[in-house]
Amino acid sequence: MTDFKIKELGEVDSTNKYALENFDSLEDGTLVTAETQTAGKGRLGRKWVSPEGNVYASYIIKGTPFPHYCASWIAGLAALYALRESAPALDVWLKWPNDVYCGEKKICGVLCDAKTDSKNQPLGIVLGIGINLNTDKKTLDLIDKPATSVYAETTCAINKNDFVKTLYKKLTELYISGSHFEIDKIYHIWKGENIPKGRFIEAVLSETKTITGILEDIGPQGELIISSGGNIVKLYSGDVSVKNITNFKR
Ligand code: BT5
Repeated sequence: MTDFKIKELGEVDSTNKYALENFDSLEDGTLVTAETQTAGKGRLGRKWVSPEGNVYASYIIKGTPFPHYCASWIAGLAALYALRESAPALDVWLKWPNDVYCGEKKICGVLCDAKTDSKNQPLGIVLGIGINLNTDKKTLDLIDKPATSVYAETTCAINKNDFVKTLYKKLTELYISGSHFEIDKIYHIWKGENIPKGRFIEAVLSETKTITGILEDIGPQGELIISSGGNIVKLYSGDVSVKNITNFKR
């Protein structure tokens, strides 16, 4: 029987913020969840829209069982597997660097925050995961980029508590596997679920800098390797869009 280390909160500002602030008292492998967030965080100061009925979760990893950049592979794959198990009809896939998409719309975002001590030494990682389960189309339309939920795709409400348990199991399996020298295996699986090689992509590097090119590969640190105008460019962070996003042959 699984021993679920899940700490359920009501309304919080952000589960990642809560997990970072209470890191010392939370056990390794705990999943902190909330009903709603008043200040859900995305990357680069962006906001995560967090109405009731969805998953807002932060998973605690203590120490440094693997490099920091591997944490988002575990979070993304766990969310992907939980969605596949709970709603098998959905066409879900990973979109570099840290999203889960359903067709052409975002259904889940991942934000990994490092926990450090006063000397900036790593103490662990908080894996933040937001998954749209039951948000209706009207609310999704208010988000500034294409977004969807399980409910919007299937018209079936999904039981959040059951889903959170599934997510917890997937996270724990991947965490254990990653801590036991299987991070290379996880990398290959994560890469296989991601944007396939040969796709034409546009990468936004900053407000003023964009590059376009062909995806040659995704490297061992999760970096995109793009051929662009005769050069090879490696991209470690950023936002990408993909042409002909559907019909990925896996
Ligand atoms: C992310 O950032 O996608 C990371 C989101 C992580 C959220 C979780 S919830 C639990 C934990 N606690 C937190 O405070 N955060 C984590 P990014 O790649 O920067 O994408 C943010 C962008 O996604 C926004 O600027 C919007 O365009 C879009 N967006 C916002 N809310 C959304 C939603 N609910 N569904 C789909 N897209 C959304």
